[in-house]
Amino acid sequence: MGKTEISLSSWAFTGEGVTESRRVLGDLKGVFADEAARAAMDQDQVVYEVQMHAAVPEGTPGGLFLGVSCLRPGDVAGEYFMTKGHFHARRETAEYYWGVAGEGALILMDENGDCRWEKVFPGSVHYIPGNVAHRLANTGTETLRVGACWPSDAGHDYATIAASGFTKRLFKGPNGPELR
Ligand code: S6P
Ligand code: ZN
Repeated sequence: MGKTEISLSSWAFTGEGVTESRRVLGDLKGVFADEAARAAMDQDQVVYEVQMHAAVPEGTPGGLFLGVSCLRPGDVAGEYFMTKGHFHARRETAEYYWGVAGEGALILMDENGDCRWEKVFPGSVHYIPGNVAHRLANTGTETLRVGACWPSDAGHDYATIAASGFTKRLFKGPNGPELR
């Protein structure tokens, strides 16, 4: 593996083994409570980008991946811009997140459907245990940047969330974010 570097201020990756993916509003059909409002917005608007460094192929037992999620500010009818969210395909695998820039929320849901959220800010550290679905929301006015480290054999189960969602959603309230 050749040279890979991260910016210590933004956690942007450069160099070998770095891949990038992007989700626009058009990729997020059915993700927000108000689907008609989402469908009426600019479908090419970027909601989030993920950069990751993969030193081993996806699925390799015992390896690790390192990434950064960059989530733009915005909302769909008062529901903050957020990631799709997922359980890991290997449910028992955990993950670390840490806040790099911006203000946000890490929304967590266990397999009983119990939801809670943790405030994400520069320097915040979040341990996501196994068997817990996770998604990020941007509750601020600038891009939320969050570092992540997870097992290379964790995989992603998006289907469970696509089918039944999270039991609660994070909306802009008069006094800040409200989980409803
Ligand atoms: C991977 C890790 C993150 C997310 C990213 C995008 O296990 O949790 O890198 O992939 O925040 O979210 P999502 O739900 O679209 O994969
Ligand atoms: Zn994950």
